[in-house]
Amino acid sequence: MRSLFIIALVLPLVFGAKFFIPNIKANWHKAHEFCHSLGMTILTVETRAKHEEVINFVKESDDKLSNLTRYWIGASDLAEDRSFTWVTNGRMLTFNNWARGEPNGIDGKEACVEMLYQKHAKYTWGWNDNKCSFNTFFICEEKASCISPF
Ligand SMILES: [Ca+2]
Repeated sequence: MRSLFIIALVLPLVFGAKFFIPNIKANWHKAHEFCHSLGMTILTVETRAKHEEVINFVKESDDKLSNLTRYWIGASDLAEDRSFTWVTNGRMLTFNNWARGEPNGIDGKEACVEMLYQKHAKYTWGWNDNKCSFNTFFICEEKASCISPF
């Protein structure tokens, strides 16, 4: 009975996620605002399964995919240096997919998280902390898919 309850809670999270990649580049703050203006949120990725789901979505929908593709996601350590949290719910990262050597917080100026795909390099959808002012594409999602049980 308990497992049925858990499945009922989790299934909508797995199958209900709807992602959207606006065809504009923005810095991390503007990306966050833009998703909000659409009635969505910037992407939160709290499980390996969701990360795989997002990658599949990007691969299927991305006409920008080239030698280097990068998307802002909704994590940063703006509130406390070296302590990354999700902007949508304030929670610490319990799952991550940092690329090798990341987050490296170069010059103490990298506080916002992107996921990168770069052919012939270390980035195969690994995560990187980058300067929040950097302009790139970003991933929004429906608000409901961010809600998960504690
Ligand atoms: Ca970095």
